[in-house]
Amino acid sequence: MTSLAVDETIARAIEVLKENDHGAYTIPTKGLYPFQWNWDSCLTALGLAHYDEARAWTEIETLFAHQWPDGMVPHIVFHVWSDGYFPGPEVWQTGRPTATSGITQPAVAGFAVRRLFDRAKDKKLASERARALLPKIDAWHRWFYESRDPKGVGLVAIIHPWESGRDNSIDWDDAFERVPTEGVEPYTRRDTLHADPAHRPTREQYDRYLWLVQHFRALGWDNARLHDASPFQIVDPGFNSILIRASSDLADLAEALGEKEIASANRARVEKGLAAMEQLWSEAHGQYLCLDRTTGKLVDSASVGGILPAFAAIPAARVASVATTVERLAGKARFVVPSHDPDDPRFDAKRYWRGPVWLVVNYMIADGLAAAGHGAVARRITQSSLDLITESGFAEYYDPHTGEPLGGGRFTWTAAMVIEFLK
Ligand code: 9YW
Repeated sequence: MTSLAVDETIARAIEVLKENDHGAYTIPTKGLYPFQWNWDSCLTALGLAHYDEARAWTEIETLFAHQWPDGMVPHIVFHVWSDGYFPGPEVWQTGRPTATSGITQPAVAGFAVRRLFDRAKDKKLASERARALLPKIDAWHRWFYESRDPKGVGLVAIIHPWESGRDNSIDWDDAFERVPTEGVEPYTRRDTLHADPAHRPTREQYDRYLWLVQHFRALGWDNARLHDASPFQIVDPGFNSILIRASSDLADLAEALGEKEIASANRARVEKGLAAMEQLWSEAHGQYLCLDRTTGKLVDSASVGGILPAFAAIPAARVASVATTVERLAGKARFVVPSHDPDDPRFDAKRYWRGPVWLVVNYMIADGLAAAGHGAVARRITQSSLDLITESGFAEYYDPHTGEPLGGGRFTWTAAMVIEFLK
């Protein structure tokens, strides 16, 4: 891109962020997602910081203002009423002062806050705001290992596909067979009004998503009980490596701010987590796989969740294999990184997390690969991401073969990642 094109693209991305800005938080996109989503906000803050550092800190602070007393940070905060999205607060019934969902999302906050802090032009502002967020993020990390790793193996399980952020990934198909659908209350989906139903999860998947919500609701959203009571317990390598990276970043930040206890608690989580990640490695696939905790077996599904661990400090040999896998995928799809291996017969180029490319995932993988010395592969991912927005605009996700824009349009975190790629 010429420097003029770069400036124009950044200006267009900032327009998207401003359009979706509700003052103290940003919605993912108008229509489809009218509330605050957890990992969207944390990654969006990185884009916001390029033109308004104080506003970037506020984005994350607003999310953490709705942290639960047990430490969990919910995946959605329903700040204002809207009937545009299902399931809304009347389904979740979590009883929070401001309505929230009852499950969580990938723990990118620790990573985002450290990055905001390191890059801050206003160091005084950054120290104050980071210092206040530090114990809250630490409490969230503690919550993860206490509630979602009850046996202390060093890896946490998700208990609902929505927690992974990769809602309808092929990774969950087998485990989902064990989630019943009997007794699901009648409902009307809203997502299919805003996006093509062929590009969204199926009705059957929605039934199971809702069965789990109703099941957890009947247990009073008591996190001391939910993990063991869930028929769906998956150890997702992507989810865990984001938590490990965030723990490492939080430890660095805590050290910089003289918070020794937070630093050492998070270092210990990183060390144990990285050692345990080895159980998820698949030599045959050249990437990590999910572990189904209820059966004790690895899930034979080569999704981008097993490539995302490049974002954490995995061993050099592992990251080299993951880089080779990305190169192999680049030989099969015009745009990388597809959310599933196109060689798998279950791959679907247009259906949400079963094939399409997502720029947030690209950003994290490229960041990790570049840090580990795989600059050429990282640049390939960045170039694909920029080609996609040049051809197809700031979409929610893209067909890896054609580049067709899919899902919601004018998407906040896509725009934020573009600013990150270009700055
Ligand atoms: C839903 C907001 C969210 C993301 C998730 C993505 C999707 C919401 O949108 O989930 O209702 O399915 O899968 O990662 O946070 O952008």
